[in-house]
Amino acid sequence: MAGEPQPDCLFCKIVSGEIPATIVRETDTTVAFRDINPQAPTHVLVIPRLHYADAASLGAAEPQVLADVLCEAGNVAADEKVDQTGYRVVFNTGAGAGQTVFHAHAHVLGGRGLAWPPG
Ligand code: D5M
Repeated sequence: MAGEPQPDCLFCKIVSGEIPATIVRETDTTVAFRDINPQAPTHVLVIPRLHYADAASLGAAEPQVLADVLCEAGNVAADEKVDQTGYRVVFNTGAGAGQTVFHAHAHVLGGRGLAWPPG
């Protein structure tokens, strides 16, 4: 069924606790944890507990949960004190855009200058 945990999904395993992660925030609908390969001093991933492959499919099925993910991205930025200096929220969508884990996730990046356009 849509949204249910997938046995081969890395981020579903982080949600269930089967794989450890450095969790910084949790809500009923989301988990936020530090990226294992940080690209900035602050690099946190915010994921829905529900399994959807990307942000668009999450938003189509569960718009409130996508809103929760975005709200938590802002809360992470405030916790990390990058909200004053500026930060970026990114949903890589599709392999061509660099998505490697097909469980929707927002990258929250900050703590250094962030160039535009991104690579
Ligand atoms: O982003 C997927 C991100 O997931 C990438 O930046 C590495 C991160 N990652 C992969 N495995 C882990 C674990 N185990 N803990 C924390 N972070 C992890 P994408 O946009 O799909 O390329």
